[in-house]
Amino acid sequence: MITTGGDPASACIGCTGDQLSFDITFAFQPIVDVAQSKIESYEALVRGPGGESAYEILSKVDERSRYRFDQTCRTTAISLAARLGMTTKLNLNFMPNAVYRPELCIRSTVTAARSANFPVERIVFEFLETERIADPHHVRNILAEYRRLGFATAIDDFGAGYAGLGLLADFQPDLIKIDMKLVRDVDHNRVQQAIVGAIVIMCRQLGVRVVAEGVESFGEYHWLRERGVELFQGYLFARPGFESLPAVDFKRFQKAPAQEPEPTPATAPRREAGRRAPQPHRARPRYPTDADGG
Ligand SMILES: [Ca+2]
Repeated sequence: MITTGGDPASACIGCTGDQLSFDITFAFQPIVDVAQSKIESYEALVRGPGGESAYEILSKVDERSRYRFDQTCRTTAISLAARLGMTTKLNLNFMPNAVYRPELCIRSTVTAARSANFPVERIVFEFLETERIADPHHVRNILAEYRRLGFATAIDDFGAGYAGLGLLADFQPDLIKIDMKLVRDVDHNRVQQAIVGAIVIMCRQLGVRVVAEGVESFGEYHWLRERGVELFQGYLFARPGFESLPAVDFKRFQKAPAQEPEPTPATAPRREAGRRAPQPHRARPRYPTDADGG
């Protein structure tokens, strides 16, 4: 476990309060790129030192400690990721309301990345859309500042919360993570299919990559894959690993070589923003382990 705390000299004014009164550590869950059969990133998920859940930890955070908590999460996750030898990207969740002034609040993150020798270009900030935002311009400013500094940005739990389309109209992140409530049983629900399908098309036109999160069944996976989704996260691929980097068995998600169709939106090189991708192959792609179920 890594002890909590940060470098007071690099903290912004919102972080000048007490140290956290509890310790935190992280579990890591892969985000996979099935088109390239590789792990694109690991999302850092906060845990207690004894494996306590994110809910348990977050329930200890109050208005007074949220700045310090947010900063400590970033620095601790980066240090642990570096110690585990992570060579992929690292996704960090951040609380927009816990950022006081973006240019100052980011400093300890940059310092932590430098001291851990973890390139900032490999850090993705997931902005939690479910948090009600007092000032949407504040969020846009944060995202713009993070991008200027070389970080990638993502809208988390898209479709579940408050900001959604309004934020997207203002700022186009690198990634959108479709909320698991929209993903769950999408292969059986026509309403979800209409919504998710529209999100995928919209993001393609905006040049924003889509991550389907909370994928738990091959039915959900196939439906999304056939719409051109390449990035996935969920128990179907790997559960979060406590202070570890879980591997993914990509053979379960590869098409049988004999069935390999012409390039589809899912397998073709990334499309350019604003250009409609070619229509998917009509035949349902076959994967060797369809029978595995969820
Ligand atoms: Ca997240």
